[in-house]
Amino acid sequence: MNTREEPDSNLQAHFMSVYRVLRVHQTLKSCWIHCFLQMKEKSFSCDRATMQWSLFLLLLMGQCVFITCHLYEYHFIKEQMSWDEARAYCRENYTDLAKVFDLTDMRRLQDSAQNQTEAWIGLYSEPGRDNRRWHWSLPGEEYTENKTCWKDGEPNDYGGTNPENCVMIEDKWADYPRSTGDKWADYPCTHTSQFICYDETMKDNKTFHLIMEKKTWTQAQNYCRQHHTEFKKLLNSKELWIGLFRDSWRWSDGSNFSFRYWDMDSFNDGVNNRTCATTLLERSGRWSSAGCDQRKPFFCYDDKLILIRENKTWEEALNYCRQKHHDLVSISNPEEQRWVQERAKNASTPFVWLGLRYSCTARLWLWVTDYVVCYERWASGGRTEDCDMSAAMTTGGQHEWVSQRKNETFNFICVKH
Ligand SMILES: [Ca+2]
Repeated sequence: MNTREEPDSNLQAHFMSVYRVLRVHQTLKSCWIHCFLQMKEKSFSCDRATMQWSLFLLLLMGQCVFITCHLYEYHFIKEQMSWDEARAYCRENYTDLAKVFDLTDMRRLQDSAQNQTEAWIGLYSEPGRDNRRWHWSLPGEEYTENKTCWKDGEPNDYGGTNPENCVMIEDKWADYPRSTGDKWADYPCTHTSQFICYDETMKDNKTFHLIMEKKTWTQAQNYCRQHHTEFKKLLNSKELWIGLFRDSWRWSDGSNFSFRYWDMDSFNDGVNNRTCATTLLERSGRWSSAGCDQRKPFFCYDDKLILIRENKTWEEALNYCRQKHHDLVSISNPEEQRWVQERAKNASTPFVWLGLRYSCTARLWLWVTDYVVCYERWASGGRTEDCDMSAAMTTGGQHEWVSQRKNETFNFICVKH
């Protein structure tokens, strides 16, 4: 094996000292993926010296850990403004009005609030049936149109005044022998039905759960977010909600995030020009809508990622990020992967460099933050372990990682200070 000098030669001694521990753990592949140590994020600072020392200690303790440096931050602004004024303020001082990817984000947003009030977020509606878009309820799962999934004649929005914005599958045996298979049909979301939950943690490979209780689509969504349930096969069920819905709401920065957290007691979509979204902090942060001219406090977000649309080799990209910003981006969990892939979509090259390289010395993939890889998202067959390899994310498709020769030139993503 080629043992040429690593760029971070000062780290060699450090890694050689924990080398034996690393090799033991390399054999425990599942450990590297699943062993996030649950610890308070605020108990560690994110400077390199602290992180190196923490890594060293935790490896000796047999733990694989990341100390999270958030890739975005929320800021609560107490001053009361209309939604448009608030957006202008956020764009001037931060990145944009706050967007929310999932429940974890929602908790962070609430934690950044300074009082229990109603505040603007970056979600607004462009009313009109033609402006609706389909979304999967599961954060990060993108909907792509495939006519063959729909039952013949669906989606037909048959409800007249009551739009059909939620989707069921109809069991293949329900109208036997005129079977249409497990195909989709749109229904009014107020209809009640049994439903299927998807368990993203995939414990025991029980990924899909059939829930026999009948609920409206929104009640079903709440249930799935709160419960872990047992897996049952799809038998004798005539119709089932799935996590597909459409609405005319969108995020002010153009993101396609599908997360919705409506307070169904107060939210009534499309009523009285209430086309801007608020979070009701006194009601667990649930969302409602209000007239955009009302004056309210608001949340901005500050993106710590910046996509550099210049083509550079991996080393050049690393130097650029360290000189002009903070570092080349690292990814330690699925949330960060999704945040980075949102940025990668706007690249002008088929790949963007990540801060991940293969170290010949340690015979490991190492992040530029000196971490080993705990969370990984390699494309099948996309990883070649060789001395001149670094990792890049594909900017289309599933945004998986592939190894690329370091002298290739791609766009890249830096983390700001
Ligand atoms: Ca229909």
